[in-house]
Amino acid sequence: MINAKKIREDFPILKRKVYGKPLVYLDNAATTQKPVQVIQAMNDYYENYNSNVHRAVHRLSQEATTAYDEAHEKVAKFIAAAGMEEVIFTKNTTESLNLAANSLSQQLKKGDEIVLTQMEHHSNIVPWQQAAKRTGAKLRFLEIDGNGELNLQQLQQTIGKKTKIVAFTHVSNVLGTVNNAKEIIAAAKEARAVTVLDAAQSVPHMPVDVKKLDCDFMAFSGHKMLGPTGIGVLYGKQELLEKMEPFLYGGDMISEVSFQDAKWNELPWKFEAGTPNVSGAVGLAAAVDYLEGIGMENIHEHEKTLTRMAMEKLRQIDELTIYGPEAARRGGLVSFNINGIHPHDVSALLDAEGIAVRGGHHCAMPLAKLLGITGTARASFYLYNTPEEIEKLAGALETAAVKMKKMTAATTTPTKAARTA
Ligand code: C6P
Repeated sequence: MINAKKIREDFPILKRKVYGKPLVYLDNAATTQKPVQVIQAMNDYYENYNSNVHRAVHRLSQEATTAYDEAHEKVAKFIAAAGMEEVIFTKNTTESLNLAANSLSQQLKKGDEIVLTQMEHHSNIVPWQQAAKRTGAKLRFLEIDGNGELNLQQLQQTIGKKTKIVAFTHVSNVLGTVNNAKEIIAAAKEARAVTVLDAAQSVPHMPVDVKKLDCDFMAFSGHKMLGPTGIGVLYGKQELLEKMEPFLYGGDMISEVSFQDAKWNELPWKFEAGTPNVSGAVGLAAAVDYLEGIGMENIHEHEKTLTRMAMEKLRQIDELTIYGPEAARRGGLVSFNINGIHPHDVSALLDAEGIAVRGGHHCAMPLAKLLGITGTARASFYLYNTPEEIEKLAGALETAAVKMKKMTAATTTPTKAARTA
């Protein structure tokens, strides 16, 4: 069980007010807040051992190098990777997916197929579109059903001999759907396709074990899991990373250079060109420590409770439509619309109450188009959110829906003068 009230004491920003009202931060799928433990670890790095890594023998560089390498090891353990060789630090999920798409596409040829799903974030569509354009490969999409879940009946007919890559999201950032990653990965393995898991919305919220899933690659962002912005992870199986060509060249990714040629450094540095984000790595390591201290299973349970509660309360509002599956089959987020109000206006109405949610297409335009909407308002939860905050959200939405109903009635009911005319 999580004591969210106690956890909140570690997050300075959660004490602030917005328009004189306590901040209710429900935009955690976009980015999460940072505990003092992460902020202090990064301050400590800059105040005491700021230095470049893997380059100098002086004391500061040794300390920074140890911290940077240990951050890789910590992340490897967190996701159950075999070792730090399998953990590449990038800028974010987007860069991790671009790295995978760029390097993997070097083995693609005309007629090969890349299978994605209809619920992907732009970051897991566009890099593959570009790879397909470069190589002549074709994109195919696993479809979603009326509940916002993937239609896994289609696995056999979509993934076949021509499939070379299957890239899909673990948890949808719009619908909240938790996909059956094991089943999709197993189908891809049968077809000998490489699997790439977009775990931007799963690794921060639930235990994720790459060995149990047996995925080949997995991408996620530090800033969505209490860490700083500017640091992300690409996990890859060592034997596959060994065979892959780098994406960026120069700096730490090199072991030997002549005027005409170069040899690559060992893993994971082969994929980390230039001076890396050392403070980001230090912050991410502190975030992993923090999350492990609370327990990923506990965080998952807490979010499930909040999601169940939010869905029960929001369902009672007549004018409100919720997208995606039932609470038991989703992660800690709820997307919705109030009839007649643009999602940006819903967000603005909530903002006036100090409640931060996101409104829009959430960087999943093809999915919004498929659903026949411009976007949704989305409330997304984390370990520091409380049942009281869900009450506030539901209360504010109820007020907004009632106001809207009155406004619609006023514009559609004829005035007395009009009635007597
Ligand atoms: N989704 C959201 O509000 P970056 O921006 O690189 O850290 O993460 C990209 C990304 C990739 N996949 C999924 C499933 C995601 O949800 C995100 C980020 C944020 O939904 C910002 S658009």
